[in-house]
Amino acid sequence: MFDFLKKTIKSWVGKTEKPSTKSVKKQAKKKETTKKQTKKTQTKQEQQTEQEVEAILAPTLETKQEEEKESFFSKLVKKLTAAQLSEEDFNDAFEDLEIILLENNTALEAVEAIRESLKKELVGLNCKKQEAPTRILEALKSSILSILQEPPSLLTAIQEKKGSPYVILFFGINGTGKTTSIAKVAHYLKQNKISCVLAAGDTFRAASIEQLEHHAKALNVPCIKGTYEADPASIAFNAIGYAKAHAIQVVLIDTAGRMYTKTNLMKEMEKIIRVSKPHLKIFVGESITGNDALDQARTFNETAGIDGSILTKADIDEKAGTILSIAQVTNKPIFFLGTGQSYKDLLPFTKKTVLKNLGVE
Ligand SMILES: Nc1nc2c(ncn2[C@@H]2O[C@H](COP(=O)(O)OP(=O)(O)O)[C@@H](O)[C@H]2O)c(=O)[nH]1
Ligand SMILES: [Mg+2]
Repeated sequence: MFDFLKKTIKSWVGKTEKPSTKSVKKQAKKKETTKKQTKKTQTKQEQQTEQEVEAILAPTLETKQEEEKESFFSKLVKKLTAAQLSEEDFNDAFEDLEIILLENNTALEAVEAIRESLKKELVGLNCKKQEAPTRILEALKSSILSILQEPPSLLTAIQEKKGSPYVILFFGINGTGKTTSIAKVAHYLKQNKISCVLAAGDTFRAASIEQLEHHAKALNVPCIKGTYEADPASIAFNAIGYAKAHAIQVVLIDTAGRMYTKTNLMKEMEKIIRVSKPHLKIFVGESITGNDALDQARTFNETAGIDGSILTKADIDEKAGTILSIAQVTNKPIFFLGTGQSYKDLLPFTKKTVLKNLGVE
């Protein structure tokens, strides 16, 4: 997760690390002695030519060094320590980070949010050379944290819910990993000694009921189903009834992968929500599809009102900008990341895990 940012930070810090003064002096001394030694063996004529050549080459060498692209980090370190950082200098330096973020699937809105937050912390700042790297990394850290919502503890919310089951509804488009994520959540709950029942609310797609039943068997949890084409709202209703009758703590409702553009499917969704009154509506999206996932999250949030997301397939691609973008656009927490195909591949997503992954904690 966020490997691109971690790598970027590492490269920044590595590049600005100056060699110790000791080694610089040592190198300079070495150069000086070799120069003296060569000079001894050179004739006056040769020395003159050498000086002329150096004079011609010098400006070219200087421009070459200037042309080497400076990073957001090194530019800022330089400016921050020279004077108060101006907005212009900040914008100039930010371009480098902006490209890195965009290249890694971060949506423009999220890039802008990071820019604004960083700008607030850094413009007008003037600090000592040794402090600059930490100040910049701290600012970056808080700008990323500012677009992420800390998810409430799911386990606590479930444990505190007494009397009736805690209902979680999952939705998203086909193939994003809803059914797999439900099985992973069931496994996670079981590990935390919380009982659950699965509701096979995808009565639309061939083999979807069997797929959920297969997981239920493997996890040894009950699964409530109907026939294909049955009303998913009634299946959700039956599953909640079953949970009440058997003192089961959580109901996990699977739904058909609906296109967020299809009005009737969205209407059906509204009915499931009305009937099951979920405590948590989870959008399941792929963390790898960039703008598509972002559009889905935005539309589902506007039409159904999501309480948070599970972003799957984080193991496939390290371009984790989609995660930042969905968090920013929905302004809702990300509860878990799916990180593989087995039940244990579900990573609780907290601000702390993000910082650990960035290596700037
Ligand atoms: N690599 C990887 N594959 C996943 C993950 N989550 C789901 N999948 C795979 O994505 C495919 C579609 O998943 P499924 O749960 O059927 O999606 P649904 O149509 O939304 O219910 C399956 O092949 C899953 O094994 C994940 O986190 N990582
Ligand atoms: Mg499914």
